[in-house]
Amino acid sequence: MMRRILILLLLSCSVLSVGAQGYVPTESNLAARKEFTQKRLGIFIHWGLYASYAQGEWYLHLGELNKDEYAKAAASFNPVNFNADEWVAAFKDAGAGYMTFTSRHHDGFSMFKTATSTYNVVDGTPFGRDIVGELEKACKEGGIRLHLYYSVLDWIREDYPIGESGKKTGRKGGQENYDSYFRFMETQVKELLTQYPYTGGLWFDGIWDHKRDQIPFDWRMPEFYRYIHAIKPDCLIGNNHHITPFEGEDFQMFERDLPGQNTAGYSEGQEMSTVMPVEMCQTMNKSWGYTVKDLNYKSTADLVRLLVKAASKGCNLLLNIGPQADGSIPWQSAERLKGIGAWMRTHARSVDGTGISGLPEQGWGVTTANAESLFLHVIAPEALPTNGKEAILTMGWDGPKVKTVKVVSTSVLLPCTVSKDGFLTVRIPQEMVEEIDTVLEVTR
Ligand code: H79
Repeated sequence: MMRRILILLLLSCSVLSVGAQGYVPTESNLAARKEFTQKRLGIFIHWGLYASYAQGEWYLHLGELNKDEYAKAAASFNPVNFNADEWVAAFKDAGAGYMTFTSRHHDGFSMFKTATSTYNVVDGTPFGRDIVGELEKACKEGGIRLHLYYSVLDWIREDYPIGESGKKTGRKGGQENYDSYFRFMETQVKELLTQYPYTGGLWFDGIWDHKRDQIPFDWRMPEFYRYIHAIKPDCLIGNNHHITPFEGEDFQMFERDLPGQNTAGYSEGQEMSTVMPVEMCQTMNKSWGYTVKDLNYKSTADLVRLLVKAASKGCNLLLNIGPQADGSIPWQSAERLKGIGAWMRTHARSVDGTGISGLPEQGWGVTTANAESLFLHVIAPEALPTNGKEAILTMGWDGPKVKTVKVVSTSVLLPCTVSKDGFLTVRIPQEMVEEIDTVLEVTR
């Protein structure tokens, strides 16, 4: 354990020292960061050649497949039901402000037109259409921002220095050359940012592939980030390395956990940033890429509550969907998007454009706040005492005088009192307690 911490420390020190001149985000970058926090919901899409196998995006590694056999799926990749406009419409309807799409995952297949190899959706499949290009156009027209996921780890290239995963894909070996691989990544991200200029951010993943190396691996990320920001200064860079943000990054991310938690084991020692936007990603079921046997979906109510909890911590929720090989969204995910959208239509302003209220988490739920209002989210009504007719919400209160308390979904005003010893009490008629989240707006 100590050795692992030491390696992580060394890694972050070496990474920081390379960028010693200090990254100063431009005004346009700061504006993009601000925009990024105004909508709390993003939709993560894991879709690539792996959808053909319906076994998740790690199938090449987990199935111990040979890369050339796996690649044969490209010859029949023909997602006739893919429609970028329909996806964007569904995400907007759910209340999302952006989507993050896997331009290239660890399996090395590019979902965009690239000059680096024909192993891409345009040149290597009968489909022949530029998926990232179509999504960028649809996002731009629909007014939702596009972020692109990009794996820095690669399971098929000979020049990628093999780490902990993808060891059995049938590479010849002996040709590892990070310099060459790094230049390849530079070429691809340049393609992404110039071919699809509406791209607002890059979401990197895979650094942990070298996390247990005896000698810390130098990913040269500060150099990579400088290269990206030189092309597009307002590109928001985030990296799923599971440790404290590096120099040159613009937002911080947490995988499968709220900031401050570590139930999934990816956030050990990662403090939440107080200076940059924060995002957490989570799956609707258990898988990222479409997995035929995974029907273990979270309920719509739980997904909305997760969004609300994230917002209460000043954090975005990047909620994942794994589309099927034919390009359609699994009906279970589509149904949840609709449910979230129905809730967002009446409650979006209690999460979007809000931040940390400063009040502690309560037994009954959480709070969010914007400049005008405080929102009480009752997501665990069973924790409220009741007199049979009303659920009685009480919380410590040393804030300003309360003007009104209103149920957000119906605009019904509720009576409330603030006691001399500093407790706010709101009586919620039992029939007004909502299943997902009873949101009360407090004006002060
Ligand atoms: O894209 C999705 C996943 O494919 C990818 N990130 C999300 C967003 C991901 N998969 N696993 N992880 C991230 C976490 C890393 C798992 C590891 Fe390991 C387990 C790293 C170290 C132990 C695999 C096994 C790599 C080394 C050993």
